[in-house]
Amino acid sequence: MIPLTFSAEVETARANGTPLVALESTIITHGMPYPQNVETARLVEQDIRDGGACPATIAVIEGQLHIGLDPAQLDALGQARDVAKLSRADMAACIATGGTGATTVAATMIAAHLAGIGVFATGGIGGVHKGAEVSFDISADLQELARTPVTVVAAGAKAILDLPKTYEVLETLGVPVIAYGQDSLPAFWSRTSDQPAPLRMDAAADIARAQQTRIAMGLSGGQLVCNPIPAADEIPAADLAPVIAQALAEAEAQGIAAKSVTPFLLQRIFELTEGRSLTANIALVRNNARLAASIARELQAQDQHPRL
Ligand code: PSU
Ligand code: MN
Repeated sequence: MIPLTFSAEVETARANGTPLVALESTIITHGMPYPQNVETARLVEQDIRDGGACPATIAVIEGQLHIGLDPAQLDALGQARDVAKLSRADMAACIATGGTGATTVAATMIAAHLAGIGVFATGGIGGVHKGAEVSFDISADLQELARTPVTVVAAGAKAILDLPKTYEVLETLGVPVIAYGQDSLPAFWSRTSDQPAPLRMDAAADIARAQQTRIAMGLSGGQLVCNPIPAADEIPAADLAPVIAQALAEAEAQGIAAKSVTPFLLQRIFELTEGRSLTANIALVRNNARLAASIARELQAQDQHPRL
């Protein structure tokens, strides 16, 4: 038996047939400082409610896989120290040993699928790190997109990564990469990049229909929807390039490796941009939550009136 624990809000949504949107918790514990992390998590949840869906923030707390956190749990997680960062490899071990951990994109996809949730909003997925030809540091998020049937709404892969290699791997793995409303892929803090998007869609209904079609065809895996940050909130790529280069050089000099790389880089970029990267990160996650709510509504409407 899979030990899923639904929050009261999620339980009610399931009973009423309200569409659900999954949210990850690593962005709370490892992606943003307190208290902005908890404030952002609350705003994102409210954006989903305002969009006619129910938020389900996912985390492992004392061996229980929670689908939806109540406000006290969210606040406690946001302040907790030494919380594990869980992916496919260690999620079951954490549950089995009664541990507490935040779910990354990969782990959140697994939990969402177990809970019957088809769409999930985050900031940016993990991917192929710069220098991966030596370090082999490639996020488990990419494999998960190839295996688990959940549509993930992100602002692209995080710009600290090697974006061309990340999208090459996604192509190899057969993951649909869909830019929302534009022809180029967004680059997290920046709206555009010089990478053309493999697919473009302009409507949530099309994104939902494409996921349903994959499932009907027996194709495993989900979809990555790359939603550009709102224009008012973006940081031009040229402004960020030297900051990213400096953060990467410091990570290298300090021997930061494995799971610590992404949190270290995000924290240093936050400091080096004097908070501007965090403001942009908050804006893009909220924007992704709004699109995910529309996709959740479409998935549910299409379930009720199947075309396939
Ligand atoms: N999006 C953000 N901030 C984050 C993350 C996503 O805006 O901190 C997290 C996600 O949980 C993602 C993880 O799965 O970063 C990637 O970590 P890694 O590169 O170690 O796989
Ligand atoms: Mn990694």
